[in-house]
Amino acid sequence: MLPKRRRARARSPGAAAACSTPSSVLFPDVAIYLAEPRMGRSRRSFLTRLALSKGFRVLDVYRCSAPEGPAGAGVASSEVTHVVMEQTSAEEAVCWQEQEATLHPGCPCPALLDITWFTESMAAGQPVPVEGRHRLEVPEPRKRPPNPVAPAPAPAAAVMPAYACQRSTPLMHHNSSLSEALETLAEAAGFEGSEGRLLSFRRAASVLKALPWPVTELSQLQGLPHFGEHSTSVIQELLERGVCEEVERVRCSERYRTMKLFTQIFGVGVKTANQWYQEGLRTLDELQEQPRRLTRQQQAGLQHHLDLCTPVGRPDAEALQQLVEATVRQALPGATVTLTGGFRRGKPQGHDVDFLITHPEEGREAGLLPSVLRQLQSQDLVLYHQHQRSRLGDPSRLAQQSHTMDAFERSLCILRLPLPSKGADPESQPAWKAVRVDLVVTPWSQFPFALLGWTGSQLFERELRRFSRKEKGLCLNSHGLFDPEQRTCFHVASEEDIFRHLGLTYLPPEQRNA
Ligand code: DCP
Ligand code: MG
Repeated sequence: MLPKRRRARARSPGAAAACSTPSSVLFPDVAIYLAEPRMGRSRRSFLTRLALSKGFRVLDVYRCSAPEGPAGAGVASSEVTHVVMEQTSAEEAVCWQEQEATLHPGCPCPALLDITWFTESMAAGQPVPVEGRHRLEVPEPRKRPPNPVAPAPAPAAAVMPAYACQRSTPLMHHNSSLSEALETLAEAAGFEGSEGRLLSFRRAASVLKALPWPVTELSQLQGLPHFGEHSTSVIQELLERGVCEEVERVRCSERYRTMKLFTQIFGVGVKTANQWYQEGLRTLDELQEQPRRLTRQQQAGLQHHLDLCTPVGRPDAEALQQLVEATVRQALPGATVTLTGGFRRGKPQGHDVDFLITHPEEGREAGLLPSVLRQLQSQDLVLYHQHQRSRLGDPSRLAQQSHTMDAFERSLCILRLPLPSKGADPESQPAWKAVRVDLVVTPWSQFPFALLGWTGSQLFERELRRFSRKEKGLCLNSHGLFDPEQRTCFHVASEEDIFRHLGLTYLPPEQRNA
């Protein structure tokens, strides 16, 4: 017999219908439950909205409705017909179902399905028949007996995929201090030109960001990809002592601090920073004293350094979007401006603001950027800009290029962002601030690739390209996806299409914070 409160709740029609219903239900016999463990809340709500838009019912809770008739006399029933899980092994799925079964005894168990059933159904616009390959099933002899007192399974290690593009990485995660330590070592390795070590530390840091639980014991790292001896020993020291001597030494070192200071200047990469360091330069003042050795871009970077090394907030990015959008639309009606980079991944701050500009009629975008810049200049909003002409040519040749920099027309700018006056004494506040803005123009047909390539994170992009090359034999960049064997390019209409061609589960931008 259920306790009184639960009985009342279970019997109320509202409880039985704890469900998101589309405006018109097209498939009344199907009720999906999206199980959250690996999915994450934002991914789950995205998938829910997608299913609703296609006429599917999605239940918000997975539990039985009350038995019919006198309490306990009837058969308990669950309305859920399809439980969908993502990045979950069959073992884990069965474990989850066993736990649910102890909470709701007597409930029939609906099919446990991998996300592939869901995505195929959404693509088909109707529920596709459930096939063996969709089912999360453990072969009989390996099935565990239900045992509610058994220790919880070792979390996630066994199911953490090796490539960052195969797993969700939210912005907020459970292991910030550990991942930041590894990222410091990655950055320091990058300053020494040690690309291999940079990648090793960055990949290990990224695995920590994807874990749905905090690491508190070293044994929890067992089986996780990309944890070599060095990264493991750093984590061990952090867990045991709270600090890692190597990380602290790096953070305090003159080399790291100077390289960080110099590479933060707009237009300065590791090579230049290193050259200056070797020449004995250590401060911005020392650089300013030798202006002849700086490029025009670096001079502008130094001139506005204080503003440029202050993070740009989301309100500033949105104000800039309005400004750029108005200018672009005036120059070419119908053109679109998309905020991309870190802000598209949900970051509240960034070091710059990245925009992609395109027009649905391919070819109309040509010549747009110079006229947008003229417009902005006439409003005295351009503090610096460097125009790079498009190097677009044969799309299949572009798609084969493996280096990171794309060939789109772009303008790397420092814009003057007017600030709203606040408080009683407007005199004491600056009227504007300098912000780094990238304006990139793409032809419409390449837009989904450009959007995917410019959304980042940088490691996510690297991993996506590596996955395409190593696992699929395909060449991916911001222009296209190319099959070198067939010598063909894939035509796509959206980022989702690209994930599908690569056989990857779609990850929304906010889960690409690898
Ligand atoms: N990008 C890339 N490889 C690079 C540089 C950039 O793939 N070497 C892609 C991924 C980035 C995006 O372009 O996320 C934008 O570049 P940013 O340097 O502006 O990176 P973010 O916008 O992610 O960071 P921030 O928030 O600091 O601006
Ligand atoms: Mg950016």
